[in-house]
Amino acid sequence: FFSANAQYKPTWESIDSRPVPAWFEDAKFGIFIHWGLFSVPAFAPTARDGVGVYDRYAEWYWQKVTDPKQKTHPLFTKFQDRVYGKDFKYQDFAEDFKCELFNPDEWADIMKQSGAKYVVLTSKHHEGFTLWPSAQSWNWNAVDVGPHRDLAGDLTKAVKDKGMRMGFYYSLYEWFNPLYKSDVNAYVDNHMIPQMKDLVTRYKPDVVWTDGEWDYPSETWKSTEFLAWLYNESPVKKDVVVNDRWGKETRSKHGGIYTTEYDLVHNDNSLDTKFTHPWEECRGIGSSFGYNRVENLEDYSSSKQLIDILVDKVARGGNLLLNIGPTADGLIPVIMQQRLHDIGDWLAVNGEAIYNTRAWDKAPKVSKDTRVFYTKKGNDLYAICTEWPSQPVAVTGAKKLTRVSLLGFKGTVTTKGNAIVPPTVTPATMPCQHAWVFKLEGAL
Ligand code: FUL
Repeated sequence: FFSANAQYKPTWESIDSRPVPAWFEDAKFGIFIHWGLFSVPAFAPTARDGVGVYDRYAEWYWQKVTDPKQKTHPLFTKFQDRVYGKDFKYQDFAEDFKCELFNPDEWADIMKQSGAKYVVLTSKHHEGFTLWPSAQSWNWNAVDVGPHRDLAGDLTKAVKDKGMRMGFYYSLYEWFNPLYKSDVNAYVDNHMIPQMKDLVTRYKPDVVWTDGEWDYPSETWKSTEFLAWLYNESPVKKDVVVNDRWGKETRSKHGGIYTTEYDLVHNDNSLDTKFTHPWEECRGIGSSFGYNRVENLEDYSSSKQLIDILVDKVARGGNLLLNIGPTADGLIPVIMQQRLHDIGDWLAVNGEAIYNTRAWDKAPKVSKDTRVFYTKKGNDLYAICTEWPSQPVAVTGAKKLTRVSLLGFKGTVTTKGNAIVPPTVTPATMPCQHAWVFKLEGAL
């Protein structure tokens, strides 16, 4: 029942008319966390096996090991049979999902130091196992089995205590839920919608990041009804941000922010497209979301690559939701910690050019060869150089350059016409390691 004077009606026209809360576009950088029973086997093929992007996702383990139609099925089965034996069931992984070293405050410290402003945790991935004590997921949640702990609740508290925003990933579909397979409408009414409302009222998340929507149109999922409730009545109606994964027809069309994934999914995510709608790229530090023990160093992006990705997305008006895959014992792999640490060090010097900025509409088109990216805030423009410029950097489309500085550098920066002359730096005066930001005050 929807009252006639409710602000939002359960139609896409009405739902889409709600502006994305500004905090999201100001935040720019968030941490995605994929954690669940798939973190126990923590296995998927990698680039070395010559498989594509989606085939490297370790969180798909159960589906890949079960479905003979999957291209990588033989690789998963071979691993499963060798390591766990033929009689082993996926459900048996629950026992080994102990999270015995999980320290939510330490996780929150690591994420806070990285400069991330928000966190999005898998409350339930496609396997259907919930990280909170969901009544609908009886005996298939982290309190009833496995760690016997409200992982979602404990992390939410730690993240919010550190002043970051907290959100949840939630998969609409569940691969092997008998109710989903036999009667999707009953599943939606008696399982999915109650779970989502429970999650929202219990933990008051700032982000509801749905996924697994592709089997059915949004009508089947009752997405607009849920969103009308979320926007009109829920405790987070003011600040909550949602994405575009609400039904097979909704990506890049309906909901809140548009999503890309390893630069895929978003139909228009060609490098030269200027996005006019708030959007967010998600990807792992390696090539999987769930932890994959088989990944080597070459599967991981370097800190420089990750900083360049952040700069590229922000300069094109997007956010970066960078994923970490914790282990079944509850730790963030050290290599991932190291990458987050470097990003945090970089943002500590250069965050001014990232947070609260917007894309500059007069920036030259971004291409694969772009080494100077632009963001703006008020009348100020930021030129972010992903390589140290060996030549003056010509800025076209701005006012005459007057006050120019290099973030984190104490010396002066001169100009020649409308070009920035890179100052002479020494190892001791170099402000940071990876990308350098010239602030052009009053250039707009
Ligand atoms: C995809 C899922 O299927 C992946 O496992 C992952 O969660 C990614 C963020 O979204 O569509």
